[in-house]
Amino acid sequence: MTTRAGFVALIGEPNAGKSTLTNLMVGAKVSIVTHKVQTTRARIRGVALEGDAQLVFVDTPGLFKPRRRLDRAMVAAAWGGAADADVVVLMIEAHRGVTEGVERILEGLEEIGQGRTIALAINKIDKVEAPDLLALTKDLNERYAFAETFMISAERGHGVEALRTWLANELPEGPWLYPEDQIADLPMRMIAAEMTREKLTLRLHQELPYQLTVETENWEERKDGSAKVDQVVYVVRDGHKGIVLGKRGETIKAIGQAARIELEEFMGRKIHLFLQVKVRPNWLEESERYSEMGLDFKDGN
Ligand SMILES: Nc1nc2c(ncn2[C@@H]2O[C@H](COP(=O)(O)OP(=O)(O)OP(=O)(O)O)[C@@H](O)[C@H]2O)c(=O)[nH]1
Ligand SMILES: [Mg+2]
Repeated sequence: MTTRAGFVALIGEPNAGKSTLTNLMVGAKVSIVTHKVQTTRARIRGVALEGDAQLVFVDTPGLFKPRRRLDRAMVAAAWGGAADADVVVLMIEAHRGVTEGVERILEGLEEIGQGRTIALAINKIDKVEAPDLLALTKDLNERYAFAETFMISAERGHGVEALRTWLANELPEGPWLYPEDQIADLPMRMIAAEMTREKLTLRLHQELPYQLTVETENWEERKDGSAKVDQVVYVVRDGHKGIVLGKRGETIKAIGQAARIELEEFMGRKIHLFLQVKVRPNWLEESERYSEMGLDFKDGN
């Protein structure tokens, strides 16, 4: 029996649905999803099986015009993910079409696409009519020579089987890269921190989600099978701390509860989650924060 295995990088503008598709392919939530842009900050690998093939999906941060150091490190991580992959899937939002951001990505593909298979996945087809979709497909294929085009809805699962089957056949022959039962390769403390960051992002508004980070400081296994998890939320200002805590600590309590429930579901056991909010005005310029996120500090310059 010949097996196949390789890396499939999902790239695209923020909000394109990369993390949604990763989770769908893996069959478990390995990457956080929100309706807001720039949710994913680092490369998240999720493993899926298709026949004799092991597909390692690499979810990447959205590609956009970076302003801050963190933005630059995120964009570098996304392009790096594409450069390391066997196959790259560019995800486009059907209803937004060829934006300026998409044009910039297509330019970037000229370089990364050398000697590498690049496919196009037009996502969120549930939001458009068929004729518009065909026009968009034609337009994009005139701009770049994609190996194949897929029309999908990552949220509803439409068209995803065809994409998975095609990807499996594109991967090189070789032994599997991860044990059969492994679905992600992020350490548990990072997955847990991401879950909390997702709940923070969903509940907080405007710039705040972009100016905080979450780290798991301590993970203690208990004799009764549960675990005690201590996390820190770093914010840049006193005012932010007040907002995150909320009146009588109600906001942080609700966030902690939502994160704990998800973590317990993922782990299949009881978790005691403790959140602490700390003001750290300079965290966006600290290399340690980047390594905790799985980002390269120097990429952010
Ligand atoms: N209608 C519709 N919404 C979708 C679809 N796929 C994803 N979404 C939604 O689009 C939003 C963004 O999804 P994500 O998976 O977080 O997007 P992303 O590309 O990972 O975004 P970043 O991490 O910010 O780069 C979420 O609200 C998803 O529920 C789809 O097929 N149809
Ligand atoms: Mg994402």
